[in-house]
Amino acid sequence: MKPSMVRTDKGNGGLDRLTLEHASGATAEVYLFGAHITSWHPPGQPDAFFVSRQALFDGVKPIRGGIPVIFPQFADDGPLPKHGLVRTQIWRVEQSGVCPDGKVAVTLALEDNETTRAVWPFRFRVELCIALDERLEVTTAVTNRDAVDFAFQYALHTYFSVGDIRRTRVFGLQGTRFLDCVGGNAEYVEDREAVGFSGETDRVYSGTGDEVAIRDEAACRTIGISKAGMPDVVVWNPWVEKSRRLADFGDDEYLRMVCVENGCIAVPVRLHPGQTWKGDTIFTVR
Ligand code: TA6
Repeated sequence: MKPSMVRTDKGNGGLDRLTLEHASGATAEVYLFGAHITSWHPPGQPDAFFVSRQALFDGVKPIRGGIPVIFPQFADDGPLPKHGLVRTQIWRVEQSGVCPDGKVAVTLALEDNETTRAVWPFRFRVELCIALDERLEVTTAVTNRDAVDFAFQYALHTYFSVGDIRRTRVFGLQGTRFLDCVGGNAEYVEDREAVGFSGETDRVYSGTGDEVAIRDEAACRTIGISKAGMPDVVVWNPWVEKSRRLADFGDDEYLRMVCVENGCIAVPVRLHPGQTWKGDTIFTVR
């Protein structure tokens, strides 16, 4: 058995990267650019996350795949750049190593700076703790360091790798309301136990249960998302036409990915000065 450890090197595009290796055989990779997790191999498994073969690692554009961290605005829900400010910022390593409980973990942090304050005039701190054993846990803490309240949206915009999107289903959304962003933002209630894919899909489900699962029939595996403090789930696949319009995404890659994103989207989180919000996500594969 190899010992658990964190390695530091230069990844794609020469960007700073941390690799977490757990004694179970699990590994995960995270770039300081965006605190962006780009890879997670559960023990003995192929990567559970999708990264486009056309993803840019130029330190400017967000990385297409893995887990972009979305804060303080989801999509085009407000006047800020799409999906907010932190997926293109360089985060700092606060802690890294093996925890007393045997997990291998890194904590990355980002505070407001000149660039963020130029478009969002608040003082904040976001902390992302990534802990790996047989499972992958991502814990977020957002603190208001300002003298006034602010409100924000937050999401882990996770791109999962699937064998075939046409044989992939998402469970755990039945009975929840969703905005259909492909169909002019009409609102519906999900009546299906399992959400399948046969065309472009872009939906914001609000107030879901805390257990969501992706059944990937082609790869014979189920990815579990267990969440706390993050009531909403976005399900996205660009399908044929939108894939062609995305410069950093292969035309056929929609077949091998699905985004199932958990966060606080429908009702922004409001923090008083000094307050901290926390959200937790545990990914499993079986
Ligand atoms: O979360 C779904 C979504 O908002 C889609 O509408 C889609 O455009 C996607 O995010 C990707 O956004 P990006 O800015 O990374 O190209």
